Amino acid sequence: APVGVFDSGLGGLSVMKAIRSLMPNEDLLYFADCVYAPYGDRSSQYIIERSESITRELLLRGVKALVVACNTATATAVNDLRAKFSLPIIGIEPAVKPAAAASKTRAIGVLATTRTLTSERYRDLVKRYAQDSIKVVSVPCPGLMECVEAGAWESPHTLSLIHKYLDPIRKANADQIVLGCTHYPFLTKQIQTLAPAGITIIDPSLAVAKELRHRLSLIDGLNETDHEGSERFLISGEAENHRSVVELLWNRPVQLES
Ligand code: DGN
Repeated sequence: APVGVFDSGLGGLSVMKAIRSLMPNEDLLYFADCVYAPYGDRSSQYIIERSESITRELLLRGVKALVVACNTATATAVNDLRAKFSLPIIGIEPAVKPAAAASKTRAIGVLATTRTLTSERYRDLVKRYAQDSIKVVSVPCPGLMECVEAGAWESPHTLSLIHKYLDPIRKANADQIVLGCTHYPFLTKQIQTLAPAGITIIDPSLAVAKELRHRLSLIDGLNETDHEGSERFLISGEAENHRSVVELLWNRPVQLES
């Protein structure tokens, strides 16, 4: 049985790459909710409904576990999904904990969508570190996910957005940047170039992949044969419109289904 992975768009492919690198034998089924993306500025109710209907769709296709490869959907919907469905569900959230632990300047930056940063789940997370007198600079980044999906990683517009969003992080003298949206790892090089020298960029995808492996082992669900894992890509709307970007992000030719 495959592992289901979903995002409101194609950013979750950064998480799927980490899963693939850790688990070469698993079949992976990616669902990109491109028609309804971005989730970043949608209402909670809307994101919950989309997440539930995608989970149902993936269950019909026999998935044994689900990875919510979207910080926005995790922050908003993962509790509802866990209450409604009984398969293992792994979410992703801004890696504030490892960033705080590694920070020498006691200041960290978090780049994410507005919806993630205003969620109760995120605010609770940040409160815990405020008590340890760690300054968490949360920067909503509207428009950045669209830059990734347009494949325009080096465009002047993309670079100027990144420059602008790094500004408060620079001012706070943060020494860690948390990528709190699964689209942003595709811009790691650009962020690194525009950020102050020596800053550390934290991408939680590998931690998510490890958690998935752990959860699969608990249900005896790991594929330990020498089967070479396959990938399928389901895209809401007209799949072919997204081919070039999926291939850019996944780095090889892909089979798409609408
Ligand atoms: N990739 C999604 C996330 O990690 O939050 C955000 C995409 C979006 O809907 N803006």
